[in-house]
Amino acid sequence: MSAVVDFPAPISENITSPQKLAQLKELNKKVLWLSSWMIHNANHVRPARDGLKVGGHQSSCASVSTLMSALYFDILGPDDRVAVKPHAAPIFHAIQYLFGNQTLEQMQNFRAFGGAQSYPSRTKDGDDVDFSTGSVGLGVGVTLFASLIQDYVHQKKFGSEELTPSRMIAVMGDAELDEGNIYEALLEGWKHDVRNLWWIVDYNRQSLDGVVNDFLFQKIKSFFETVGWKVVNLKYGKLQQRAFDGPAGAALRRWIDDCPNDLYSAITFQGGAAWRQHLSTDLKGTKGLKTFLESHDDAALHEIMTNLGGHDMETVLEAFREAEGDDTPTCFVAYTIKGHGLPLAGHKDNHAGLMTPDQMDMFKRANSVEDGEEWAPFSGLDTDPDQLTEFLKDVPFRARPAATRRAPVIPVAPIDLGREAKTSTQVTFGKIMNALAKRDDDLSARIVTTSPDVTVSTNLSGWVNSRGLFKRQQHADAFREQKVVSPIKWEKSPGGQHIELGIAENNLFLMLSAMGLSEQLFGERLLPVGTLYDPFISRGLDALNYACYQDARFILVATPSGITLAPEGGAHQSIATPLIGMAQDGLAAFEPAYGDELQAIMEWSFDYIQRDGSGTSEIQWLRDREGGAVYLRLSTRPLEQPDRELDEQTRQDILAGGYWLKPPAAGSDLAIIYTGAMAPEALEAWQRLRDDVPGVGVLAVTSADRLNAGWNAAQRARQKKETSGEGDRDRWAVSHVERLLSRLARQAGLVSVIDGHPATLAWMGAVRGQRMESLGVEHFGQSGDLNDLYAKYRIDADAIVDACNSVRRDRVRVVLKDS
Ligand SMILES: Cc1ncc(C[n+]2csc(CCOP(=O)(O)OP(=O)(O)O)c2C)c(N)n1
Ligand SMILES: [Mg+2]
Repeated sequence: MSAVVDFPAPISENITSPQKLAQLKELNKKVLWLSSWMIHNANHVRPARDGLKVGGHQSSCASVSTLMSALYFDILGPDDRVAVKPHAAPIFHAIQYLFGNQTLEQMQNFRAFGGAQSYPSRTKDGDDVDFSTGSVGLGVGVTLFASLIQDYVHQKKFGSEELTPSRMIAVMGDAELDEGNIYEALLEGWKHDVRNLWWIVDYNRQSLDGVVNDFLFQKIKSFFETVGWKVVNLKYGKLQQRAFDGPAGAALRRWIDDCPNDLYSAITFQGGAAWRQHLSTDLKGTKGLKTFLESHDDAALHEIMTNLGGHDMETVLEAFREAEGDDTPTCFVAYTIKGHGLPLAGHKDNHAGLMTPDQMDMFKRANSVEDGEEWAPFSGLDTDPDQLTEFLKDVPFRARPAATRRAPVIPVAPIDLGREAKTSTQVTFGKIMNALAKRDDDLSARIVTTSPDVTVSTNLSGWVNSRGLFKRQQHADAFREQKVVSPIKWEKSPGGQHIELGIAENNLFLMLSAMGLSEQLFGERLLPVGTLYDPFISRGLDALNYACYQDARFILVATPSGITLAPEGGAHQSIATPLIGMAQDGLAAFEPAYGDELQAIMEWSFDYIQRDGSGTSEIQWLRDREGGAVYLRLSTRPLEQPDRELDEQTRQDILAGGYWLKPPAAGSDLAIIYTGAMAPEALEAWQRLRDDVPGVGVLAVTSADRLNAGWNAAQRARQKKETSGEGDRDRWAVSHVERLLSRLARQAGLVSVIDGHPATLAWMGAVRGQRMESLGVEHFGQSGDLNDLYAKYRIDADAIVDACNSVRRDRVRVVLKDS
């Protein structure tokens, strides 16, 4: 191991009593056993049905068990929140099991249907996971944003109580530091002066494929210190520190420091005799070495040489305790060995390695666990089980608020918006936010907005002008003070309701995750609205997926979108996002054309993001009872607005995904289906076709996602012929899209058009088996005006008319053939 810059914290007075230390070590021993056993049980004991390997990560667990045990059994306060590195899920479940928060059945069903999840999951695990993890780096990043949101919530003083901040903690793998999102988050945290954050690096110097660079720890130190963090190295355990006090101590320490990571790992795997051989050769002639080696047998020597800081309960507790009381963000570099205490220890291929049944047998004996006692919480321990039970009762972590804690639902009063003759959805969005900013109700108080450096260009500036930017300390707007004229106020204060972000889109989605979990994490509901340019959703897509996987609630407003962003060119024109909106679970996607549609959708969205499964659902077959996050794909293209007051039915149809803008004649042969900014082209084609096909209709699709989801759900219900409380309801399930299309003739032709990938709407032809031709953008756009681009990519009125004629010809052929 290469030399450390930092020396570990000095050996201080034992701040933990020997009895408590012994109990913590015992619990840690049990946690390691249970985690190993639950993985072994899943792979070797539980009957396999499909021939697939089940997997699990015994070595990743072993590496972090002391750190986790120290946290959960001693250090964590009731409101501290932890992101546990994905591969340590069994350690987390084992700890919760000992607390009585995890069932035996779930432990036994680890990685099986209905059992404990492979990686900690907020939504699928039953033992109160704080942050889901799995895609490395994201769980780490989200703790930083959670800490910022904790500050936000505290400073807003929503409740009457004075709140004391808790720690947001990530227990992370060292390879997670390779993920760029970590550094994007660090920089953002620095800008916002993040506090109360601990990142504990399980520095086992191994990733999945191999051993990490010898000098990584130096880089970690400089990265973190650059952005104002404290870095604490936990390199040597107490046994090592004591050995360093002996006559050969200085040489021994130098040898450890100089030993390359891969060699250290290899000798660890080989064990005591190998340590002896290397030390005898390399330190030959060192005074006191002979005595040191002779006074320890192989097992004792191995124990000392592998007694790294991260495996030594006392060292870990000291380091954590010493960091308490200071809210400076702190990175602990805890030296560990992957597979510590297991026969897999140190082997470079141990990431997915599992103990064999023989090895497990030996491990069981070493843990004094009797056959049949594998799951017993305290079997084989030296401490009296009653004492441990008593100990566990008093652990501070136990006092955490119930996972089911809910905050009151914020009512959504209608948004007051004047009518415009011509406007775009992006402008309307700004106006809606402006109208909300002027209100003095709970809804506008709970809204929090954020944007990655596109606040102004996504039309949030009106809102920000009224509500201000959030910063923990008051910060005047220098331009305003200097009387430089600008329509945009940029004053920052604890009362502000917009959190400014740098350009990194990953940060936007992690921020939305944290904002959208505020209710569960901090007991205070926020209504987050985040804006970005639609094409850059792809930049942060994994983080968006991560936010949805955690069931974080927010409204994502993506604008501008598509080739309608004409002069801006192909690099900014999104194509695939409508499909992302459809395919992303937990995200209801809308793409309205008109201002009144957007208004209805936003009113609905503020309510939808608050739902939790307990209310009633007004629309069948969708997840409207459970709620979710919302994605609005908007446009800068000004459109003539329909002169109308939305009636209740149309409003409901807009929310269900579509309505007839121009109703077809009953049994009509042809319909044009459009989404969003393509409304004028659809209407122009409709005008042109009306003479030929008098009954032609125009179907406005406001949400291909919800139309499609409703159709799938209704089909499933019919397939399963479930009987519900309402008798045969499911047997006769009819989705909204089926109802809409039933106005047309069975053999009608459909033509769809969207400024996005045509597959977004193409499935509609399958709903009733109608002929369909779908227009949309499949290839990268380029600069141009709308006329040129719509013509080039064939989404203009000419293309729609061509497609209508083509589908009609085809339809006639089919009719003739059938007859
Ligand atoms: C984004 C992402 N890429 C790849 C993986 C696959 N993967 C799982 S663990 C791992 C290496 C983890 O190493 P480290 O973080 O050091 O964990 P530990 O050594 O503690 O197991 C990789 C590449 C993943 N889970 N997430
Ligand atoms: Mg590692």
